This record gives sequence, C-alpha cells and structure tokens, in this order.
Amino acid sequence: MNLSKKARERIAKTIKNGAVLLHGNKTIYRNNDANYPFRQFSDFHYLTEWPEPDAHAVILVNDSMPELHMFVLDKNEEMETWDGKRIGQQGAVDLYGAKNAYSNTQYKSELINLLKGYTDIYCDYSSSSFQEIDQRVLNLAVPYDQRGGNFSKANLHSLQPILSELRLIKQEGELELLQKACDISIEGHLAAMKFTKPGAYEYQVAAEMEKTFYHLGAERLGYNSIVAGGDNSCILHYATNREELEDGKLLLIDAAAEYGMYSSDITRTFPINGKYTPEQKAVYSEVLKAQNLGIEMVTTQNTMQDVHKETIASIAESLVNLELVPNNTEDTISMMHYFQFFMHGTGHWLGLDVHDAGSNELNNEPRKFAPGMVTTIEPGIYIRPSKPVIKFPLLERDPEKIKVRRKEMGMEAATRLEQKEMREAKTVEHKIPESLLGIGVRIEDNILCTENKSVNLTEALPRSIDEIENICS
Ligand SMILES: [Mn+2]
Repeated sequence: MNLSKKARERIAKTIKNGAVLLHGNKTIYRNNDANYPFRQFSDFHYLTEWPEPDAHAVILVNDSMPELHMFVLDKNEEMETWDGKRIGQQGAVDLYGAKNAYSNTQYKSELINLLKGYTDIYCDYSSSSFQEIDQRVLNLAVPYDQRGGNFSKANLHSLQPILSELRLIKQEGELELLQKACDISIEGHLAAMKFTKPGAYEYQVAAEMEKTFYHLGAERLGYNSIVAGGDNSCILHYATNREELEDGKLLLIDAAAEYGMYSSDITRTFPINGKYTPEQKAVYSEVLKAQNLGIEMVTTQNTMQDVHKETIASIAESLVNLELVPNNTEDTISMMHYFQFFMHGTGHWLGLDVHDAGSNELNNEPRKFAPGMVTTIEPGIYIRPSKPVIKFPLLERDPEKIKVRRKEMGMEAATRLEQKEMREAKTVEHKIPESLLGIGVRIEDNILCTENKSVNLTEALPRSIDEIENICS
C-alpha cells in the first residue's frame, strides 16, 4: 500500500495543517438482488487503496505529517458468507497503514472527536455524505462558540483542486500499473484485429478482445468498449456493439483494460476484410499524420492547447486535400469548417480515470506539459453518411474571441448571439465525395511526457497501414 502512503505524504505537504474528509463508493443496486460490480472511487483509492464499499477516511495533518483514520465495514461471519471476505478494522491498521480504524457505523460520532482542534477542513462538496454527515458534524466538532449546534468556524477547502494537481503527475509506481494496463490493452486489440472478418458481429469482436483483457489480468474495462463497424465508426461514443460487420468497411475499436485501477485508452481503425480501400487509406493516412504530429508535441515546451491547434491545422489541410470542405485551409480553420469532421478534443489526461483528474490550465493560462503527465493523442476524421451535402456558414469563428465574449457576456447571451450570427451568415453548399461517406477514423495512443521527449506507452500496437494489414489478413 506504498502508493497511497506516498500520496498521503504528498497531500500532507501541500496542506501542512488540517483534516481531509473522504468518502468511499457504495454498493450500487442494479436489479432484484443483483448489484453493479463494485469499483472504488478514484480519489479514495488514490489516498487509501481501500478496496471495499461503504468506507470513510479521515487524514489528520499536523506539520505536514499525515495520520490516516479509517471507517470500514465490520468483520461479520454471516455477511461474509454471503458477500465475501472483509478486511476489517485490524486489517486496515495492519495492511493499509491506518493509525486507527473504526466501524463505519461510528463515523459520525468519532468524527466529532477526531476533528477537535482542526479548523482547516478539506472536503468534497459534491459528495452526498459530505452534505448529509460532515456539514452537520462540523458544527459540533469545530463550533463557532460554546453554544455549538448551528454554526462552525471551520474553514472549508475544496479537496478536488489539490487532489487533481497531485493525480496529474504520475509517480513511478503508478506508471508501472498504467504501462501494464496499456500492455494488456494492446494484446486485446491485436486479438480483435486477428479475429475480425466479414459476417462477424461487433459483440463477437468485443468478446474476443475483452477475453484477452481478462485473461491477462485486467480487473475490468477502463470504459465500455466501442466496437463500431462501417457507418457506426462516425458515432463517437457508439457502444451498443450489436451489428454485423460488412465486407469492405472499416472497424473502429476504442477500448482498453483497467489494471490495478489504472486505465489505458486506445483506438485503432482497421479494414474488416484485412485490406484498406484507396479511400479508406487516404483518410487514414491523414489522421495518422496529424496523430504523429501531436505525439511528438507532448513535451515540456508545449501545452495541450498548442497540440490541439497544430492538430486542427493538420486536419484542416487534410480536409482540403480530401475535398471535404469548400474553402482553403486558412478558412477551414478560421470558420471552423473542420468541426463538421473533427468535433472533439485532441487528448485528455489518463490515469485512474480514463478521463483523468487535472486541469490543462494553471492560473487561467494554458499549462505546459510536465514530466509525469500522461495524455491521450487521438485525432479523427468522421465523414457522416447522414450528411452527403453540408451547408458551411461563411463566418469567422475564432475560438479565442468566442471564449472572451462568453466570459464578458455570460454563456447564455453569448450562445444566443453565436446562434443568431450562424443563422444570418451566408452559407455555401458543399457536396461530400460519395466514396468517402461512412468513413470514420480515429487513432489514439497514450503518451507520457518526460524530461526530454514524449514516450508512447502504446507504441507496441501498430499504426501503419502495412503493419495493420499484415495483422488483419
Ligand atoms: Mn480517449
């Protein structure tokens, strides 16, 4: 339980003096006597590694030294016969480094004692337990005066910004787990590529891939697998996976395993019959070019915003080459025409959560990548079959200006104005080359920023057309 011990030491250094209140996840009911598989909250895991439901934790910090107090399910032979073994209070002390452990039924009463003398309290305002329990207890534990009861003089701090900053920079042990999640995910994608053939169903490909994840030790999926054949590749979060795979079409798979609570996030787009058509090749090559550019840019010189901007520039040029847009590259960018084909960000943080904690701004400014940050790089081009003709507004839409205006006018008024401008703008109708309709390509890898270069943690899964055709055929 070394990782969480170190994490507590780091948060204690930030806080110096105070108390951290944390609530674990609960068992979630699915239907008649069946529950959803339990997964601990990522923040709770980060600071405790406690794997059971219905737990609370209090970290008391004195002069930058942390002291963990755990509130956990009681050992109970009867319940353990039905629901599985419990670690219990002794285990929390012996194995998880708690100074003291209590029954979770004692949380409310013990919290009053534990918090005496602490005025700076760090908590998660969004937690229902915070609202139901902590807020009331604070009135008694840190009363405004001797009358107690209704007021507290505690200074409440939001825990999330502090935890997000810590979680953003991955430590050595975390990177080992993340690499393992990546390695397992790579094997699953390879299994899917080898299995895929015309006539198979999306769920059968998913089953082959996920079997490999679990076989290699994944505890669960990082997120619901997207196995999107043909036109479905143009649906960003397609997850029904029920359709038959057609000869001559592409299969887009966005899926990954979770290992040791860390999740990978990989996308590959490959030909169902093993050979890309010339049109598919053309689109794929353009996305790959943009992705390579993005991967290279994950260094301490750049921000996520820089990467996104360069990716857009590259994709815009590609859209012009593919005759998907009416104007030149410059207009395609400034009028945001690219947004019809590339409508998501270039990347997001990766870690305990597939969309991991951490802001890509620091003091309201775009922040540079730092060693230990892990991001996905995942450009795409989606040519929706439902849009054979697109009306492009001829209107400058500088995202920076839009952002400033939204701040000045407020979101609602600014959006109304944007919509009005869009309605009133001149448009140009553009016919999409028919042979490209229904082609959706995304390529996604997991990139670690280090001192001097970007490192692709999922490099072992081929991306080049030749290599992929080799595996698929
Ligand atoms: Mn992703």
